Amino acid sequence: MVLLGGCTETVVQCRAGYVPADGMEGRTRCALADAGAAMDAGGDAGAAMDAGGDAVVPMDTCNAAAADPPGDGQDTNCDGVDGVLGDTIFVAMGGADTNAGTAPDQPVRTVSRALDIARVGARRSILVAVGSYDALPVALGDGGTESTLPTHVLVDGVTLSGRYPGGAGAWVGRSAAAGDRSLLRGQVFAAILQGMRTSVSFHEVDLVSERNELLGGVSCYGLVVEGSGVVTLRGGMVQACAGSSALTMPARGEAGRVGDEGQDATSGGSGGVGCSGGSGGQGGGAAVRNGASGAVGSATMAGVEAAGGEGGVASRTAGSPGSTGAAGAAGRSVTLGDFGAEGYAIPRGETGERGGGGGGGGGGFASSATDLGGGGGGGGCGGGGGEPGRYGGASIGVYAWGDSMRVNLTDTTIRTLGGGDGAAGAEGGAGGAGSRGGAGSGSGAPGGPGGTGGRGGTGSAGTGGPSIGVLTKADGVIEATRVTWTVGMGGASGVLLGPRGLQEQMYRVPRP
Ligand SMILES: [Ca+2]
Repeated sequence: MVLLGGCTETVVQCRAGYVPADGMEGRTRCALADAGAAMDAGGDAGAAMDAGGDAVVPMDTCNAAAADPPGDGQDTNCDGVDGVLGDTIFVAMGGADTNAGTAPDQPVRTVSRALDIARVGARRSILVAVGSYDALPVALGDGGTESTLPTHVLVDGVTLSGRYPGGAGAWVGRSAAAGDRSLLRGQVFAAILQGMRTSVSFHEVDLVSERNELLGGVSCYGLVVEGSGVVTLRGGMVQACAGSSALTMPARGEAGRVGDEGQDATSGGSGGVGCSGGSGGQGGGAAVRNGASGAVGSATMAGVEAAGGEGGVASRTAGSPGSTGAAGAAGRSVTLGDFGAEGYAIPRGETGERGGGGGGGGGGFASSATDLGGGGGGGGCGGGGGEPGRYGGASIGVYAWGDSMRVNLTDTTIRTLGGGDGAAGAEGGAGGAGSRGGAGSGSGAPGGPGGTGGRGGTGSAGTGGPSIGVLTKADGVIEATRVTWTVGMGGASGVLLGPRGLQEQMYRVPRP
C-alpha cells in the first residue's frame, strides 16, 4: 500500500485493489483499480456500484490516523490488519515461537508466547488465526500452594481476537466457516489475570479449561480475573471443566477403648486410659464399709461434649452398672464454601464428636472388716468421630473477583460442566465396652460393671460444588446481551436426597 501523504491535512491511503482518484471536498478518494476483478475476489463490502456498474467508492478512502479498534473485523486505518499494526501480535498454527510475532507473516505458534511478548512490551492486541492453542505451563500460586499448570496468563489491557484465516492479507475479516474457531485451552483455568487495573477483552475467542487429575479435589474455571476494571467477551465461548467429585472415602471413627477392670476386693478400675470413661467405685473396705459409687464418665478430652454415662451406685448386694455414654454429635455441613481472590474455597467439613465415656461401675459393700467389697469396673471410652465427607469442587465460567468489576457479554456462550459431587461423612467409632467389676472377698459384694462408651458422631456430609456461569462480588455489574447459557448442575450432595450444589447463570457473592 502507498501512503498518500501531503495532499491535504488528512493522510489517506487506499485499500488493496483500489487506486487513488480525484476526490471532492478537497479529499483524495480511491476507486477500484479493476472493478470486475475486485468484485470477483469478493474482497470488499464497502464497495458500492452505481446503476451503470461503475465503481464509485467514496467510502473506501481511509485515514491512516483513524482509530481502529481490534476485534471488529474491520481495518479502518488500512494497515492491512484488524486493529493497529504497530499494536498487534500475531498467532497462527503455522507460526513459530521463535518468530518476532509482530508482522503478519511472522506469527508465533502459541498464545502463551504472544502474551509473553505483550508482557514485556507495549503491544496490546493479539490476533489469533483459526486453530487450537494449548497453553504453555506456568508456575501459579505461592506460599506452599504453588503448582505448575498450562494456563494462559493474561496481560492488563490486552485484547485477544480470533477466527482470522491467518496468513498474508488475512488478518481482517473472519473465516466464513462456522466450525473455524480460535480455541485457547488450559488446565483448571483456560486464562487468568491477577491484578487487573484496566481491562481485558476477547472477540471471537473460545476459552476452554480441562481438568488436571493430579491436583485432586479442585475447582475448574474458564476465565479468572482478579482486580478491577472491565472484562469484555464478544462472540466465542467460555467453558469451565467440571469440579472434582469426592473420590476418597473418609475414615470411620476409631473405636473407644475398653475400661479397666475393677479389682477384686477393694480397688475400683480406672476408666479407659486417656479417655472419658468414668472410673469404677472403690469397693467397701475396713474403714469405709459402704464403698463408693462409680464416677460419671467425664469430658476430659478436648472436643468431647457428649455427656458421660452415670456412675453406678455402691450396693450391699452388687454395685450397679455404670450407664452408657451419650453418642457424639454429627459434624455440621455447610451448603457452600467461601469465594475470594484465590477462587472458590472448598469446605473441609467437620469431624463427628467423640462419644461420651461410660460411667464407672459402683463398688460393692464390705460386709465386715475382712469381707471386702469388689471395685466397680471402669467405663469404656467414647468412640471417635467419623471423618467428614469431601465437598465437590466448583465449575465457574467467568470468575471476576474484585471491587467494581464489570463484565460485558455479547453474543457469547457461557458453559459450565457442573459442580463436583460431595461424599457422605464416615460413621463414628463404636464406644468401648465397660469392664467387669471386681469380686468381693468372702461375703463382700462385687462391684458393678462399667458402662459402655457412647458412639462417635458421624462426620459431616460433603455438599456438591457450585456451578456458576459468571461470578462477581456483590457490587459487580454483569451485562449480558444475547448470551447462550449452558450451566451444568451443581454437584450431588453426599447425603441421599440431599440438595444439589448451587446452580446459577449469574451470581454476585453476597456481602458477609
Ligand atoms: Ca488496521
